Amino acid sequence: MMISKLVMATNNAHKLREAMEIFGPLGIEIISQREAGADCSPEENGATFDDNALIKAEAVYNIVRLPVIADDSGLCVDALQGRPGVYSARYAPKGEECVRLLDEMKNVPDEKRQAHFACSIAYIDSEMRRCFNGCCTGMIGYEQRGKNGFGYDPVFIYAGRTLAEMKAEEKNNISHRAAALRELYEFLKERQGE
Ligand code: ITT
Repeated sequence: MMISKLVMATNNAHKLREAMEIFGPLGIEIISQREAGADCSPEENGATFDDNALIKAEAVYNIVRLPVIADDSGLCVDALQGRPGVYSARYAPKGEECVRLLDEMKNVPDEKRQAHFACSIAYIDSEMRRCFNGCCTGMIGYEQRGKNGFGYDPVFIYAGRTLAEMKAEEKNNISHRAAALRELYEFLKERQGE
């Protein structure tokens, strides 16, 4: 039978909402780690998105023993040699990440402003543990635009608009998180058919 419920190992309400919006219509309910009774935030000391996603998923799985997903994600900027990358959440105080990034990028010309969002979704159940990856490529703008989304969305331009100018549904069509969650969904669907 297809899995119908997943616990999401995250303390980020925006990630939780996006995962619900993406998986809800596919018939998979996402419940938060808090709702599942797992109050933890393990140290994310891995070197890669996959490592950190697995650290978070494992910590919650060990408490709830139900199928768990965790998201580790971040913004990788070409002109900054991939920074902030796995340090995206710690790059600046919450709410100031865009300001700091725009400042670091102030002398970078148009043609060198490429960046991508990367996402690793770790999945753990009693039989397996595995990561699924997604990516979204765009450019860093020169100012913040839009009020939707979170984190670096107001400065990340995809096809002419920032992710913060998009409706949730539009972002969820093209985002790194959506791509990784779709990979997981395809995997679960195939496994169920075996
Ligand atoms: P959890 O670890 O509890 O899931 P977190 O916010 O600390 O929450 P990460 O360690 O994975 O998550 O850090 C990811 C950071 O990367 C996040 O805080 C944002 O600053 C940025 N980020 C990731 N996905 C993003 C998105 O879709 N839009 C904007 N910024 C994003």
